[in-house]
Amino acid sequence: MKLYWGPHTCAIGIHILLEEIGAPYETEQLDVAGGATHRPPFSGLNPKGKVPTLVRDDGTVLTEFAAIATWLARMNPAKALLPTDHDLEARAVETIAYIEGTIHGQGYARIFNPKAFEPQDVVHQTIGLGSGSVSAQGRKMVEEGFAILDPQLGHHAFAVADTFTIADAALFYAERWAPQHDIILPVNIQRHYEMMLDRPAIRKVRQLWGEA
Ligand SMILES: N[C@@H](CCC(=O)N[C@@H](CS)C(=O)NCC(=O)O)C(=O)O
Repeated sequence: MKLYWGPHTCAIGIHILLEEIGAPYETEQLDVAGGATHRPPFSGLNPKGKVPTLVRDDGTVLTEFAAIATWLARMNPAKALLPTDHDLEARAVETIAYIEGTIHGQGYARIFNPKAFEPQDVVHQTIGLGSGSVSAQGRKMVEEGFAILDPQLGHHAFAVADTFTIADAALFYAERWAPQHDIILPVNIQRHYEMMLDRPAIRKVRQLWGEA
């Protein structure tokens, strides 16, 4: 297996899962900020131009955090990274979908790349967004997203259960961006973030990524 990743990206969540599993894997670092994911040879591998991207041992390519995480969990059932209980499994999928789609895809995306969201015409520039810039709007979305997830972290130590699951890997990648943008995490999410920072697999990956 080979994971394609880039500094500061959500691919860290998949790298953490690979470490939690403990099976052999390779990685390749890309200059994501410099646009390497949109150029050959990577663009031939994943035309979406995104990391995480996983090339499996049979040569097939898997994209999208949720799909890669689910596949890794199902291929390594002994690691219990995705609950077999149907309700808890649904909660894990629900949490990952919200992190990927709303907190990351809507909120952080506006902070990271406001130009992609800037209205193009005068009408929208004057009345479309109300007060505040696109990045301020993104920040509000991220804060609201964490506030919505916070209560579930009050019910158990990890994101959806009393053990680490793929939802924790997703939550960690989103939490990790917060201090970089002066976003204050709500109390239960902050506790979770600190707990994640102490986890051996996460310590190791952060060292490999030059973050610790
Ligand atoms: N929906 C994708 C989103 C992945 C994504 O947005 N990756 C970012 C890094 S966090 C990326 O590769 N961006 C490069 C670009 O858009 O140029 C997933 O869940 O895997």
